[in-house]
Amino acid sequence: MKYNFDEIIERKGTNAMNTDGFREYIFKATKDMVFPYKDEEFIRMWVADMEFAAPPEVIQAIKDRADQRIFGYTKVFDPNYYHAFSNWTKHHYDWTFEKEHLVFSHGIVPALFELVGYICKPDEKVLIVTPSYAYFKYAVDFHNIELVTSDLVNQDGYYTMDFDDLEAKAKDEKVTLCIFCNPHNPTGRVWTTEELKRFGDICLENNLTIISDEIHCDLLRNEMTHTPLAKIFPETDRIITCMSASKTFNLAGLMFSNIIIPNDEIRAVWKALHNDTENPLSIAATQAAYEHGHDWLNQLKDYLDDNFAFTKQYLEQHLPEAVYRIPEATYLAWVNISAYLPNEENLPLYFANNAGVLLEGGNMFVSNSDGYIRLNLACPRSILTEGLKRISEVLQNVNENKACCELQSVK
Ligand code: LCS
Repeated sequence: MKYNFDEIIERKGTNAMNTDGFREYIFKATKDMVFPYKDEEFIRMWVADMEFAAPPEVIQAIKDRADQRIFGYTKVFDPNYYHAFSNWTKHHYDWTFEKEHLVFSHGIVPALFELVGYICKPDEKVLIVTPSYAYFKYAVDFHNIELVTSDLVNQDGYYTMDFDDLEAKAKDEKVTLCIFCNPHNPTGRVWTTEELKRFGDICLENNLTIISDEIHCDLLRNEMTHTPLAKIFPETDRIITCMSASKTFNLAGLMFSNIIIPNDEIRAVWKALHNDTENPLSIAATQAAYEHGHDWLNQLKDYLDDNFAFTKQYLEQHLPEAVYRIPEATYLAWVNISAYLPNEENLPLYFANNAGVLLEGGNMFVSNSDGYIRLNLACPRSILTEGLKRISEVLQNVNENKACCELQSVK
């Protein structure tokens, strides 16, 4: 079956964050905030969900479950869920895990909030690398725990970990947990096995627990492969792996994720304190995605690869001073535009006001991200083209105005 990723689907009226939540999320504003564009005129390239329909096989599974008509309290009892998910991890990453280690959460973000509280004592600290998905910080802040950051090293848009710095920070006895993003949002790095080994060795030798957030692990460019961090360290029980079908199949609103906790003590605390009932539609959808989603995902990845190649070509032609590499993973382009706009500019506000594009700016990724914009490329090519056109035109104008001012001051 050929799936259609060119279709434009109206999301207005569906309570979508993407269409209706941007004032609050990006601008911390109320619905009264006004822009020179009507809401429906914006090109939306911000929150990390997709403009594509979920696989029809998944939608059918939701309908089939709905046809059973009773939606009472539900948990995952059927072993077929474990089989579907562990077959998926075996097939895609040549890795599996014990059934008893698998627990569920209404999203990976809620799991992070809980796990930080279960793992850390009040005077302990949590390590992350930056730039970072901001909820890693929020989960730590929520517990009034100190956050320690290690900046990634950026060479022409290619990010690597600063292992000496990480090691120095991990050696602090108060640092007991690291929240790690594999593959990495927002830089799109797929860490190599050598990088994962070195990173894991540093953390484990210094007695840190690691939460490896692998939510983006299915959304890799075609030539890349994902390695779960836990696969490299089969002998430890200190790595918690978070995975879900939500990014992969555009099911974030169903709020169902897999949390693999091999450590008996942490899992016992989780089981004692976690509200462990689930949404029956979400279980049905997720199981169907793992059982029947392979072809859809392959076609999605081809479409995304083309969107990234198209973006590269477009930016090279129209914004040659932007620093952009096709990311190894995610559907998010991370573009340095500091050659065009001063770092102090509020970039999301600038593009919303001047280009009619909703995007996320470096200011939203904790630190070490000045001058960057993040563009969500999981949209039909026609929307992407319009978004890139608007962004390029507005930045070209900035440059022309700059050149014009310089010329006038010379005169
Ligand atoms: N972890 C990472 C690394 C993410 O990028 C996201 C979503 C989540 C967790 C959310 O997990 P959930 O609670 O939905 O299971 N990332 C988003 C982003 O970068 N912008 O919008 C959402």
